[in-house]
Order: sequence, then structure tokens, then C-alpha cells
Amino acid sequence: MLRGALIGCGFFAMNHLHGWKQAEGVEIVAICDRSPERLKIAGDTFGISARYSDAAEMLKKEKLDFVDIATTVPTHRALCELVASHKLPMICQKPFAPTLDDAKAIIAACEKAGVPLMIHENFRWQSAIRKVKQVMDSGEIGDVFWGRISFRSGYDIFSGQPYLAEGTRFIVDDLGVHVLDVARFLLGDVKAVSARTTRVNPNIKGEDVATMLLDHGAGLTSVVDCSYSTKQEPEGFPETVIELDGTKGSLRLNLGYQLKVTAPSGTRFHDVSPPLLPWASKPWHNIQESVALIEQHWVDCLQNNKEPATSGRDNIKTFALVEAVYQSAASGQTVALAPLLA
Ligand code: NAD
Ligand code: 89V
Repeated sequence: MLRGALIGCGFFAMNHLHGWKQAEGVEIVAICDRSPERLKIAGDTFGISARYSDAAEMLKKEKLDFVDIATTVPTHRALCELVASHKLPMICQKPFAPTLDDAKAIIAACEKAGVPLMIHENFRWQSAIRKVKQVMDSGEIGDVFWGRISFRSGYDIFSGQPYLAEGTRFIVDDLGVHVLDVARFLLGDVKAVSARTTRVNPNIKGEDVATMLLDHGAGLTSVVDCSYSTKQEPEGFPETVIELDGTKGSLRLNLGYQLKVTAPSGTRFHDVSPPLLPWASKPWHNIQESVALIEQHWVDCLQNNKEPATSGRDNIKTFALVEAVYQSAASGQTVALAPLLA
């Protein structure tokens, strides 16, 4: 049984703890949060008695196999470097780090310590998105030459995550990072990006609408678009809509988790709704399911010495895309990815 510790017991960490409880071969034996209230809620809800307000103290005292970091981004580098100094494998929530240089430093610290690093980039683990990948990989729609990955909503994200209203960067940093990762997962790495962003909601500091054109090379392009200012019926939160055109057919993942596949054999429909896990609640259940799946993947990777799908080395390519989008939106120019990853 792997022994894990969780740092950060806030809003989203409750999903981590439910996911860990459901996962096989793992137990969260200690938790840490600077806030006594958050520690008490998490500790009492999940029956965890080893509680710490200081991560350094927890790492000194506990016998652990890994650490799960679920704090917000300003703390990621310091906490990852601390965990690496104890030579422990770690998961770090998205977004990876405050800057690209910080993300590179985290990767370097983990490689120097010889420990695995997984970024908790969970959208690609949503079962509807995995079904899309499965259809693509079957070859029945042929070679995909165009895609659109879209997340548009008017959901009040700020009540659960108030810090999102405060940053000068918002939707690309917080949500776009997931949607850009889905684009990479389905269509491959990106060579260059061109983007435009704007702020519609006057009550927040950052941008809440973004439109991005990705060049995946070899003529394959995709459009990634995100909005938190879209009033629509039905409300789409938190679903990712996907359109793919291939040389033999096409695929549409529409709102309501309805997948339409057009292939040479005809058109068919699949309901790819995620399961409602016993601890989950709508409309968050697709995200909650993906948390459980990525955590089980981590256990599998640690037990079998495999590299996580969203390792630091993989996820920095998604994180660099976010930086490229902001650079392109600011300059109005197309931005190449290679220099950012050098
Ligand atoms: P939050 O503010 O509710 O929780 C963060 C917690 O970390 C707080 O309780 C805070 O006291 C604690 N904390 C901060 N620094 C600490 C430190 N040095 N030591 C110990 N505890 C510390 O934030 P949240 O909404 O839960 O978001 C946390 C992270 O999860 C963010 O990076 C966010 O982007 C990410 N997130 C991911 C998803 C997803 O689908 N992957 C969804 C929501 C949030
Ligand atoms: O990932 C996040 O931090 C969330 C959500 C998935 C809703 O975008 O804000």
C-alpha cells in the first residue's frame, strides 16, 4: 500500500481526497494546510489524524511514498523543491508554476533527485475525451486534418475559486491550460500559435475570452476557444466540445456528452456521459471522475515504474503553449513554441 501525503486541503483538494479513497493500492496518511479550518474539515471528513500546518515538518516526521500538492500556483515551486529535497515522488496541481522558468526549475529539481513528477492535468482523463481519442485511434475517420476544442460557459466559477477574479491572467492560465492540453493529447504537439483574448466581465482583472489557432505541423490545424462570458442554453459547464474532421469522416462531441461519428460505414451516435461517482455531484462529475482516473494512473506508474502521461517533461509543452498564447495576444504575432521550450 503506497503512503501519500496531501499539501493543500482547499476547494479542489476534497476531490483529490475522495479520489484517493476510491483508488486501489494507496492511502493518504497525512495532510497539511496553513489554515486550521481547512485541516479540520479535510481531516474529520476523511478520518486522517496526522495533520500539519507546515509541509517541512510533515516531510520530516512522516514515512511517505509520495506527496500530492493541491495548493494554488504561487507555492508550487517552493513546495516541489522541498519535496524533491526529501527524494519523494510528487504530483503538482495545474497550472505547473508561476513562470516557465519556475516549471523548468521544478523539472530539474525532480530529475536531480531522481523522483517522478506528474502534473495533475486531468481533463485528458475525462471518459468522454478518452472515447474521442479511441475513435480517432481506430482510424475510422482517417487522418485528422482539422480540429476545434471548445469550452464556453457562463458558469460562476468565482464563487468556488475567488482567487480567479484577482489575477491579471485568467481564462488561458486556469481553464485554457486544460483545453490546450486536450488539443495536444488528441492532435499532437504544437509548432506555433496565434491568439486573441479579451475581457467581457467587468468584475474581474484578467481575460475571460480567448481564441487560439494552433499549428500542429504537416497541415494539421486546430482552433481552441474558451469563454466564461457565454450565456447559452443549455449551459455547458464544464464540458469540452470537440469537432474533428478527418480524411474519411468526422467526429463531433456535443454538449450533453453526445458523440456523433461519421465514417464510411455511416453515421452513429454514442451517449458518452461520465458516471456519477458516489461522492461526485453534477455538473462537476466529469471533472471528478477524471481526478479519480489520473490518481489511479499515478499509482499504476509508481507501482510499475512507468512515466506518467502528464509528467513534468510532457506538461511543460502545454504550459509553454499558455505562455505562447499570452505573447501572441499581446503582440498580435504568431509565436513559435520551440524557443520557449529551449
Ligand atoms: P484553494 O485556495 O481553495 O486551496 C488551496 C489550499 O492550499 C488552501 O486551503 C491554502 O490554505 C493551502 N495552502 C496554500 N499554501 C500552502 C502551503 N505552503 N502549505 C500548506 N497549505 C497551503 O484553491 P483550490 O481552488 O483548491 O485550487 C488549488 C489548485 O488546484 C490550483 O492550482 C487550481 O488551479 C487547481 N484546480 C484544479 C482543478 C482541476 O480540474 N485540475 C480544478 C480546480 C482547481
Ligand atoms: O481547473 C480549474 O482550476 C477549474 C476549472 C476546471 C473549472 O477550470 O477552475
